Amino acid sequence: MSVTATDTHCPYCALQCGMTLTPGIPVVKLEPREFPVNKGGLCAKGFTAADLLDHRDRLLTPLVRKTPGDRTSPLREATWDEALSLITDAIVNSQETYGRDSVGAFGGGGLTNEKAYALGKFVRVALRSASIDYNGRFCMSSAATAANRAFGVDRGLPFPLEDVAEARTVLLVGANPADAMPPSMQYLDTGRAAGAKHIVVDPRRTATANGAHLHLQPLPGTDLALANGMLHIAIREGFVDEAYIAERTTGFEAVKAATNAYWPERVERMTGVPETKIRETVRLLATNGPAMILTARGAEQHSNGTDTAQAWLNLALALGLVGKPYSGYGTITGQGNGQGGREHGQKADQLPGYRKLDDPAARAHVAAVWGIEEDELPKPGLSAYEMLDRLGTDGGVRVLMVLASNIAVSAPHSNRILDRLRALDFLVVSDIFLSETAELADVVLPTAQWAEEEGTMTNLEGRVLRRKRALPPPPDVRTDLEMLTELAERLGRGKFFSSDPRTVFEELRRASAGGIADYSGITYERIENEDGVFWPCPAEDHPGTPRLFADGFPTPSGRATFIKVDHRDPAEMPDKLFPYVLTTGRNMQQYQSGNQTRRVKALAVALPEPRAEIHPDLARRHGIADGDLVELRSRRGAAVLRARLSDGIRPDTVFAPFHWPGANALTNPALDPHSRMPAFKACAVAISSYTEGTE
Ligand SMILES: Nc1nc2c(c(=O)[nH]1)N[C@H]1C(S)=C(S)[C@@H](COP(=O)(O)OP(=O)(O)OC[C@H]3O[C@@H](n4cnc5c(=O)[nH]c(N)nc54)[C@H](O)[C@@H]3O)O[C@H]1N2
Ligand SMILES: Nc1nc2c(c(=O)[nH]1)N[C@H]1C(S)=C(S)[C@@H](COP(=O)(O)OP(=O)(O)OC[C@H]3O[C@@H](n4cnc5c(=O)[nH]c(N)nc54)[C@H](O)[C@@H]3O)O[C@H]1N2
Ligand code: SF4
Ligand SMILES: [Mo]
Repeated sequence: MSVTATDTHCPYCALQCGMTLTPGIPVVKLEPREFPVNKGGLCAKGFTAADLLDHRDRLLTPLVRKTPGDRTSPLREATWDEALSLITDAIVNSQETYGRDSVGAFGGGGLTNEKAYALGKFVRVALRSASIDYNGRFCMSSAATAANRAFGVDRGLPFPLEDVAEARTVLLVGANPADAMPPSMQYLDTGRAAGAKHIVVDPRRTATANGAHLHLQPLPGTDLALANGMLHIAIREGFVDEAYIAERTTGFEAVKAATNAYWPERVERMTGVPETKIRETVRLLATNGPAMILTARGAEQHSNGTDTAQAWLNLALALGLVGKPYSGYGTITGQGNGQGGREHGQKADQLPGYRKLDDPAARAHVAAVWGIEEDELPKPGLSAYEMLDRLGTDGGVRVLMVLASNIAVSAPHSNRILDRLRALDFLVVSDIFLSETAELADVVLPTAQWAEEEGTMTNLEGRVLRRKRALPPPPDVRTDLEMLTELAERLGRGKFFSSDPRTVFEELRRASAGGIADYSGITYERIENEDGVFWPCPAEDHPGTPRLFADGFPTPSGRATFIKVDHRDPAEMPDKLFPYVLTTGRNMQQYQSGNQTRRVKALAVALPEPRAEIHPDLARRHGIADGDLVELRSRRGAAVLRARLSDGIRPDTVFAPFHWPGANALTNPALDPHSRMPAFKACAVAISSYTEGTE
């Protein structure tokens, strides 16, 4: 085995920390690397990522059912030829009987740009189906929708992370980077050391909130009222930037009128946040600049998540923050390629370059790059939960391919999702390990891991970077690009596909040219030489765009748009039967559905099981002590977790991580009307102490 050190990036979150891998015997050595984002830092997940390369649970051959068609029969090893033949037959049969859209795919924001692009193209060109969406719908889609409405573009952070260190005031709404992206805290810490004021809005006193100047602790799902309340105060106190509003925006008058109803006492009643803290936050944002407002999933994963993100964005615009140095609004994207994954066409309504599938000009452009007729392109399909909710039904998807998502654990209302997955005629899952979703599949395909293939990722800043291959995959393991190309071949559409990442990237560059997310000037060499290139980058001699909006917004008028938004209660409110609010999210040591990190020994030791965070007052009322098992029940299901008592959480709220099966048995799939985001962050639950062996 070669012993060359390879500079690459972490397999997990959107920070995409730089690391160096040196293959060796018996183990691959993983070291942090000086990269502009992490500057030598890594979190516990990144440090231990190489443990999974030769993990004993690794899928090393395709698996099929012993009795074909019977998913209760055990999985057995199979050749690629056998597995791909089964898949091809299932696709062809289903499309002949039920139509093209009966075969679909579910993708992930962990896929490289090349793979996300190839998957979107595979569904439209090889399957000619409308049925594709991905897990990013469950992630930052609300903030993305809000940013598109206001700015005409959705790039999570419109500035490099290093700008955060220069801001004098930072408002973090529903974001817990101390746990979700630990190396990013160096920028917040630098700011804090220089006297910057940080305000954290979170129903829990998180590690991020601990070091902040102020912690606002709203009832989950009330952020919109809080943001409108802040704008109300900003208007009354004369803090809004009239000149900026006049020059650079439209629509302020309607928003201004709508905020009349959000007087401070009312907002305090709605949110539970004291008026004094609301006023102090507004004063800091308006007078202690430069200031920025950053949202993450706590604000966004609600049935009104888009309007909530919009409300924070309205506030940033009214204070004149957007497009000025070290200030503005941004959303903290989550998955490794959460940003690139939403730009290249694995979304139901989207074509590469962040183009719209229902836009005739976009269709014509992409069809020409792909070498097909425009009318061969399908129409937009259903969003993630809507597609999953109809699996196996008349008119729904009957043959599903899942790449890079563990929906059996991570989708909302998981009991329903499990039912629907079981109702499929045929399920194919490509993964590294036998996930809870793969356990239900007819065919499981083993795929290469991050360090075993080439590709590009776009991090939370919009910086396109290279994940380089440090070692080859195990002998019978293929990359997703190889798998998709081979399947396309068997479907008679092979000539449209390539399994070579560089070739795919070159095509992606052409397909994205002229689009909002324009990668046409980005090359593998530039990425390497420049420590990543920020899109849009429309030409090879274009420097890329680290900072957006300095001169204007990519809207037809060149101005940003205010949008009037009103508070709505969460789709499900506490009542007599289910008296508390459940919110869900992350722990530092585990990643997402846990299919990777639950297998890393050091992480499993650090955090072996899920803990429900409960306030001591609430625990006492139900006779629960720290470490006891508790049962949480919602209208949709139940979960048993061990209690962690904490006076840092509101007494009316329970927090549960979703890194294990359980939390999503409870969550509410009520969808945001604009982004189709489910209400992961607020549903109604009952709680009781649980004794093992009882029902
Ligand atoms: N360790 C770890 N890191 C990760 C991940 C992981 O799984 N594990 N996943 C990555 C991904 S994909 C993502 S999307 C990011 C997510 O990163 P974050 O959004 O920072 O993480 P979450 O824990 O989902 O939610 C953040 C906070 O929102 C709070 N919250 C809950 N409800 C509300 C509410 O109604 N209003 C407000 N204001 N706050 C609320 C929660 O208490 C929580 O502390 O993390 C990325 N990094
Ligand atoms: N209750 C609740 N639920 C949530 C959330 C929440 O806050 N609360 N957050 C939501 C959010 S923000 C997100 S992003 C989702 C994430 O949830 P999932 O979409 O389930 O994310 P992962 O667990 O990362 O699943 C990725 C899977 O792909 C595999 N994999 C990794 N790399 C590759 C690859 O290159 N190819 C293939 N084929 N497979 C690969 C991994 O082993 C893993 O099984 O969960 C959502 N669900
Ligand atoms: S912060 Fe994210 S990218 Fe960095 S090491 Fe941890 S998981 Fe990996
Ligand atoms: Mo996410």
